Amino acid sequence: MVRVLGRANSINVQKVMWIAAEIGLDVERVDVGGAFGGNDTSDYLSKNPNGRVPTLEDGDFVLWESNAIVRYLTEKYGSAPWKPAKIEDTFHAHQWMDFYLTTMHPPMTTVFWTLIRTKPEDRDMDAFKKAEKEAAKAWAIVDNHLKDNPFMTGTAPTMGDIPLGCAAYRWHNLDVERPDLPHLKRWYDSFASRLAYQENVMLPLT
Ligand SMILES: N[C@@H](CCC(=O)N[C@@H](CS)C(=O)NCC(=O)O)C(=O)O
Repeated sequence: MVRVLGRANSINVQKVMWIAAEIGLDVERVDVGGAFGGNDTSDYLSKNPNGRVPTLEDGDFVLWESNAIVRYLTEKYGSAPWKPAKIEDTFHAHQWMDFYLTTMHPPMTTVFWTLIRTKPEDRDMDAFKKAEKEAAKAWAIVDNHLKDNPFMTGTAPTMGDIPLGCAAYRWHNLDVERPDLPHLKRWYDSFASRLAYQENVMLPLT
């Protein structure tokens, strides 16, 4: 049995649980991190020295870093369309997964933490406004790509949609100034109608 150590409200855990559900992989998830703790024990740190969630256990094989886990599960257990058939599509999927990490995740983290995890009186609204603007700029890049592409990589969803797809739920459900990005909205709505996304990503924002 494949096990995922990590709390359900973590976006990085959600990436893993969403792809697992899409490829029909049965996964046991164990609550670790946040209010559950357990990620600072020597046992946990021996598996994941970063002390972060998620960590994947597949028999004796242990892996951390959520994008790496998404890639591993897709490669080992997935099939088309989530696992792209062509090498060019595979690397376009990697490209968008890396774009999420380097360009989208930092401002989205500031936006999310300000609105959800920081008391109103403690919020740094200058940092929030800057991050909101940066995130909107990154989402405009995604929208422009989706103008001519049904998904991030071609005509069907692939692992390349997973990280940005998880963040899109937050972007559309946080109290932010969202520019009108119709292609992004169409793409997000297509996920919102999928059971795997509803059950693993569309969770209360906490
Ligand atoms: N780059 C890592 C980041 C992992 C990360 O920062 N996880 C957060 C939750 S989203 C965490 O472990 N926070 C501490 C905690 O939950 O106690 C990944 O993608 O897996």
